[in-house]
Amino acid sequence: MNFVFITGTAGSGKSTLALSLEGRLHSSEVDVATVNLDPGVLWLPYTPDVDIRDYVNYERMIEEYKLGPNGALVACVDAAVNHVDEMKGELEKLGPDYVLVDTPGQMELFAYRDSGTFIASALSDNNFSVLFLADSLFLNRASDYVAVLLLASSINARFKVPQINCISKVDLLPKELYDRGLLWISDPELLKEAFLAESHDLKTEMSERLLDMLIDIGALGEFIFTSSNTGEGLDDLYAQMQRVHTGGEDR
Ligand SMILES: Nc1nc2c(ncn2[C@@H]2O[C@H](COP(=O)(O)OP(=O)(O)OP(=O)(O)O)[C@@H](O)[C@H]2O)c(=O)[nH]1
Ligand SMILES: [Mg+2]
Repeated sequence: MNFVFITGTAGSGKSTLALSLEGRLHSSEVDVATVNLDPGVLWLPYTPDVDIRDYVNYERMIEEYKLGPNGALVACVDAAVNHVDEMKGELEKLGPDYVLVDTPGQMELFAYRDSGTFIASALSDNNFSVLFLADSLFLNRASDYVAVLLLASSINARFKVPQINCISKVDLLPKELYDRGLLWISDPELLKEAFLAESHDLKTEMSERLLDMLIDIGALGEFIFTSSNTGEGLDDLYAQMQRVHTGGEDR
């Protein structure tokens, strides 16, 4: 079982991508299971095969421990650590080729807490990659996109596993921003130029240096343009998943 943990900015389309990617894998006759790790979600676009809500109760966490909404989410994910073996058992019964894991909207909950990394390692026996999804809104300004690159790098530093970066909802991008975004991705110097043109003061200097460093070490990598609405980019995304997990074609 190859695990892909879908992380990303709040509302970027992680859960919707779990559905559209599941469909894309099915169309290649690849067995796929989905896991919901968001304890607080009320509605999901897909039907999860394994659901953290079967093991921890968000509402009860709030009532019993008098926690706020985020504190209760944290407590739920911490408590879920004790149920990893049961979730793993459910998945082993299904035995899919790929497991798509949808993570909570509050990215820090999963990505920056030890319980998140523990769940990822234990559930997958350390056979997992991270899919980082950022909303196409972040292509409106160079400084927004630079912030996304720093965020993607911080996720990479946290998990230290192969990472596939994607921009979501590209169907919403006007052509001009779409084309400019592709240029920024293929030529980081153009991105830097645009970033510095927005403003150039002491505050931008730190980001500029970080950006230079990322360019120098070749850490910017690729961002795949995707849309769950039109299916754009899902072939590329699946190809990357195969490269990461099987070194080529699945079958
Ligand atoms: N136009 C467009 N809308 C999308 C796309 N993907 C998701 N959306 C919409 O974006 C909104 C958020 O989608 P979700 O899949 O719930 O996003 P999420 O990242 O799981 O959200 P949280 O878990 O709350 O962080 C919904 O209204 C989706 O219908 C897309 O490719 N194109
Ligand atoms: Mg979601």
